[in-house]
Amino acid sequence: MTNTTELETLNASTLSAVTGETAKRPTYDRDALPISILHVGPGAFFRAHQMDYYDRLNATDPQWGVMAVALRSRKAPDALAEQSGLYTLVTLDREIDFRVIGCLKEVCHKDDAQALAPFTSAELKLVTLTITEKGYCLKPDGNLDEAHADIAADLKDMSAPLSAIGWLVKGLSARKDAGLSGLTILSCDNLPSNGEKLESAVLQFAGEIDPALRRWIEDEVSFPSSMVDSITPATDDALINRVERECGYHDEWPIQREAFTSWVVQSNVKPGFPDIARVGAIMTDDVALHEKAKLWLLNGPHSTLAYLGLAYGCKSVAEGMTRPELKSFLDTLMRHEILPGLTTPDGMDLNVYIDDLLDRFSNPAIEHKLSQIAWDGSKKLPIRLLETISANLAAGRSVEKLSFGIAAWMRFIVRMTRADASITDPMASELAALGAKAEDKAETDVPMFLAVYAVFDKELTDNTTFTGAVKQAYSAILDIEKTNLQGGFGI
Ligand code: CS2
Repeated sequence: MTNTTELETLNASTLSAVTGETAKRPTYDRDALPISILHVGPGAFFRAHQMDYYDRLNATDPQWGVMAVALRSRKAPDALAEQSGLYTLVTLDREIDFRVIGCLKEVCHKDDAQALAPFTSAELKLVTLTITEKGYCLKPDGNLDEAHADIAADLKDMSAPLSAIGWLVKGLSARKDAGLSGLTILSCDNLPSNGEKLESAVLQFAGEIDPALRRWIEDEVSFPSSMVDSITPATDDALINRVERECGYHDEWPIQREAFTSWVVQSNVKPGFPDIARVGAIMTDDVALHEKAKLWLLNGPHSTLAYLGLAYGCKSVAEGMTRPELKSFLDTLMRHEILPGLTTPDGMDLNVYIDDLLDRFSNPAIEHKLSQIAWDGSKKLPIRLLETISANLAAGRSVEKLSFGIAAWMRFIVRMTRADASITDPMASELAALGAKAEDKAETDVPMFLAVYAVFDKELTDNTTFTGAVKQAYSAILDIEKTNLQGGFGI
């Protein structure tokens, strides 16, 4: 057994030597690829999802080199720079597959000199983003929040933008000044109408600093919406060790995901957009139906299982699905409370989609931590559960099971606060303050959380059917905690 200290690290000079039979190598000449795609937010999902499509497309159409730009931490740029941008995509399902992704040519930080360079190159055809829901700096109504600290600072000083929106506008301004044509900017985040929301935010920001730039963006840049899907747990030591054991080299930042992947993109892309349909993406005009079905049927139950599963003492999605009461709860939630509010996208059968989702959630090869899915609830719940709840209330449909996701999130905040654990959420301090005041009584705790109007709109919190359902669920979850946590925090 080779010990870690002797293992070569994956990089351009060791690539041909280190990857033996186990890990597939790129079949194209990566050095010859132009940087035609710029990505903002080189997190796990981007490297597991979009990069898989680009890597497979390069096998027959080798013109898609990618540069990724980190907005916050330098951890990804530093780790991947050491590996010449190379990393291992590990697909964990009924089959296990190891593949070295070769078309990530450069990873840098937004403040690095070269970060904006692709904007002034005619080779750049596409900009994509995975910056999570909170990265768009939107208000609950979906418009740009100009009071957001990063946006306010960028509107004052564009020398080193803090926000993704400010950074994009700076890049587009340089492209316009270079006399180059427009391009496509594609959001790949779990936001309904993500393209429209991104376009609106960019135009609003640009209009504040340079109306002529705003007009150029309106004329030259396309912002299609897209739906993205592949369950991608965060990288952990177990994965790093697995790559060393099974592939025989060290990879500081491999990526793991399920076999299933889906990418549905609105057709209004600019000329030069990569032909990702050739490798399984769907180009369509009714992306909104696919987006809504995925957000409501996958992400809503995912967040519900995260918070409710933690109250049962579970740690992962797959473990939660081994609990018959949780699996049955999710099945009923999806088929009886969520499905009725959806329009079926062309070519889909939503009951089969639900069967597939429950199967995907049960994948024993994936250790998808509930505590990871529990991040950023104040941003996720409005688009994953509250929209569904409002639609059901308006249509006279039940919200009994949907309300469990809301109540379980409240209980999660209370337990995290009592455990003195750090809450990953843009509203962490406000939520922790509420968690500290909780009395473990539905009658007082629920109204206290529902008064967070950055999450719950007033019309909803005035609806006694909804507030009653959340209180009932909250009391039920108190009992679930007593039975399953034995005094532990379940976080
Ligand atoms: C998950 C999503 O962490 C989360 O919030 O619900 O990342 C989910 O795994 C993806 O949307 C699946 O496509």
